[in-house]
Amino acid sequence: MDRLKRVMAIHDISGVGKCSLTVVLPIISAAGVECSVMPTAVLSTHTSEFTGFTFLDMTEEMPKISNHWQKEQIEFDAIYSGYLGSLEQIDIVKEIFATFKTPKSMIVVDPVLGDDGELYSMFTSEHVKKMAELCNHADIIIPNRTEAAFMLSREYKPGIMKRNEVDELLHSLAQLGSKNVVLTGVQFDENEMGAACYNTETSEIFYLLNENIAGLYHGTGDVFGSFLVGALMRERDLPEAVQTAVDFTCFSIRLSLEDKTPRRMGVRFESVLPEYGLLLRD
Ligand code: PXL
Repeated sequence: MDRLKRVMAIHDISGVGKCSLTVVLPIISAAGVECSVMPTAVLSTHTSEFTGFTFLDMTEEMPKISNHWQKEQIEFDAIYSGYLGSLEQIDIVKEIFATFKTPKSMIVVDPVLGDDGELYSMFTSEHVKKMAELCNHADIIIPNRTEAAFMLSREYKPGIMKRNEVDELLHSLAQLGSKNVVLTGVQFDENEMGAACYNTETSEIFYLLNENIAGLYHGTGDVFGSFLVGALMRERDLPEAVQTAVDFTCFSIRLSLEDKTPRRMGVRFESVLPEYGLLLRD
């Protein structure tokens, strides 16, 4: 039997609120893929709609963890970065990419910066600038529309878009230097919502949509990114992996609405994991 594919997940761990490593780990595992974790910070909760959260910065620990893994010759098929808790961490993550990248591995950067037109509370414009630079080192970036607007120094415009606006945004995001761009929060009418992906090598653009469930749902960027990375590691091509991630994120949101989960507690991704695992079965 071949060994499982292995992903290095570089995200924070927020104890309550279902985002970052508390969703990345179970979802990637459900895909049948090993998930190794490099925690960037330890928080009591995520930083949206909670006040008084605790925050332990792991910046100093990260190079030590990386050095140990290097010494142990641990190999990764993908590196998936998300919430980075300090500016210095962005430089450390660049070094981690350079150290562990192989010709076959895939680097996925979720430039976690904000949502709904606002930066998350811990971030500054310097963070935006450096995160945009990190995108230059990725094979795939997965910004939402808020992150796209901040990284391109544009005004954030929510709501329905025209196809040519989406295409222009994808082309502009590709200028940050990654080979593929996956933009989330894409909507052409009131009924549908999803993502668009652009491959700079083939120039192909795909729009992958599902039902639009109005509102803002915390942690959905990490749920989406994890479903995507899991599907990519199980050899799905980019458009198919994006459609899978859109569908399972949408199912998770629908279930949260049905059980009336308070939105700061995150979405009910647990209930869709068995079906996700079955879909990705060989
Ligand atoms: O889901 C993105 C995210 C990750 N990590 C922390 C956050 C957020 C969004 O609010 O606060 C700590």
